Amino acid sequence: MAHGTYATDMERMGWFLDARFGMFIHWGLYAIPARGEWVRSQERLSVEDYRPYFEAFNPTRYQPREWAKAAKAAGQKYAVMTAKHHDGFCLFDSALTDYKATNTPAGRDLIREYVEAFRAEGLKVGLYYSLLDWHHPDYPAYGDPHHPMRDNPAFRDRKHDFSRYVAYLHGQVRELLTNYGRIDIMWFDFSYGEMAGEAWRATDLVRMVRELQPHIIIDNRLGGNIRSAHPEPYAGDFASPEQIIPPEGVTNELGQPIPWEACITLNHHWGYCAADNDYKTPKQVVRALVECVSKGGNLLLNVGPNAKGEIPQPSLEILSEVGRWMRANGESIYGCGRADLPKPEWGRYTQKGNRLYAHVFDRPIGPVNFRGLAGKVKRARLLADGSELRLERPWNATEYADDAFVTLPGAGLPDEIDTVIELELVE
Ligand code: H79
Repeated sequence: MAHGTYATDMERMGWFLDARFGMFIHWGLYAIPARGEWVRSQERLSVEDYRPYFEAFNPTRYQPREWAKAAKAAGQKYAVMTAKHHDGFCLFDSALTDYKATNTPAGRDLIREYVEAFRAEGLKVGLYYSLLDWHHPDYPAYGDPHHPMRDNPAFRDRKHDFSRYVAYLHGQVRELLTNYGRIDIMWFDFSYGEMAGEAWRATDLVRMVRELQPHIIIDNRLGGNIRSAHPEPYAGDFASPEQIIPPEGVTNELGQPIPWEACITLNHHWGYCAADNDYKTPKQVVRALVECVSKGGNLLLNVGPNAKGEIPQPSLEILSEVGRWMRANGESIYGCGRADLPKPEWGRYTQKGNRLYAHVFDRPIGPVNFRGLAGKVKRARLLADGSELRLERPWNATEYADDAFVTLPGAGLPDEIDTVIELELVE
C-alpha cells in the first residue's frame, strides 16, 4: 500500500498523497509596499491609500516558467497561487471586476501565464481564492476583526448587500474553473465566526466546483468540519494546518487518518517582505517535509515573489539545496506515508509498502537501532548512493533481542540535513 490508508476518496486524492511537496505562491499588489500581504489590515489602509500600488504594478521580470523550474528542481510536484488575496486584487482577467492585473501597467492575465507555465513543467496546478475581500463594496467590515476599515464608522456602517458579494465570489470561482483548463486544487481561505459554511452558500459553491472540475480537490476552509464522522458537503478533501505541523498528524473523530497539508512560510511572511530576512535553513525545510510525511501529511512551502516578479534570492537558494537532497532521497518522500512504528529517538520513519525509510537526524552513539524489527529486515542501504549497510547485532547490544541494528560508516552523518537508510522489510 502506497502512502498509507486514509478515510477518503482515494481516486481523487491519490496524486496529492503521492506528491507530498508543493509550492505556495503569494503574489499581488502587496509585493510593492513589501511589508507582507496583511499590510492593508495592519496599517488600516483605505482602498484609496492602496491605489498607488494598483497604478504602479508592473512586474517586468515575471517569468512563471522560471518559478516552475525552481519548484520542479526543488522536488515540488504541484503549486498553489493566489488568484485573489484578502485585498481583493485579482491576478486574473475577471469579467466581474475592474480591480485586476489586466488594468494595471502589467496589462496581462498573470494567472493564465502561471497555469500554463507550471503545467508545461509537468506540475499540478492549484488556485488560492480568498473568501474575505477588503475591496468589494458589499463585503462587510463589521464583524471582521481584521478588516482594514474596522475603525472607520462611516465605512463600517455603510449600506451594503452581502448577497451581492457572495454572488461575486461564486462568479469568480466559476471563471477560474472555466477559463483555465484543468485545475487540480481549489484552495479557499478562510472562514471565521459567522462567516462560514452557508454564509458563503458553501454547499452550492462546492457543487459548482465539482461540476466544473470533477477531479479537483478542495481544502477545508469553507467552514465545515472535515474531522466529523459525517462531514458537510463543503468540509473539503484535506485539512490545512497553517504554520504548524500537527503533533500526531490529523485523524477524524473515528480515529482514521485523513489527508492534510501543512502550509508554511520560508521566513515569517507569505507576501514579499523586504525587511524579513529571517529564513529557515534547508535543513529545517527538509526535516519539516520529512516530519509531515512521517505523519501522513504534505508540505506546501511558500514563496513571496517581489514587485518585479522574482522569487527572492534567499528563497531560491533554499529551494535549490532542498532539491539537492530530494534528488538523492526523494524515494523516501514521494508515495510515502506514516510507518506503524513508534517514533525513533534518532529521527523519523516514512514508509512505502515494504520499503521503510529511516531518516537519521541525529547520529546516535553506537549503532542505529530499529526498535522491534529484529528478523524483519531483509536488507539495508544508504538511500543516497545505494551502498549496502550491514545488519548485525553489535557486541554491545546483545541484550536488545527485539531490535535490528545498522552501523553507519565514519564518524558523522553522510548527509547532515537528513541521512536516509532504506530498509527492505520481510514481506
Ligand atoms: O494567505 C496566508 C495568510 O495571509 C492567510 N492564510 C495564509 C495561507 C491568513 N489569513 N488569516 N490568517 C491567515 C489568520 C490570521 C492571522 C492573524 Fe495576523 C494574526 C491576523 C492578525 C494576527 C498574521 C499575523 C496576519 C497579521 C499578523
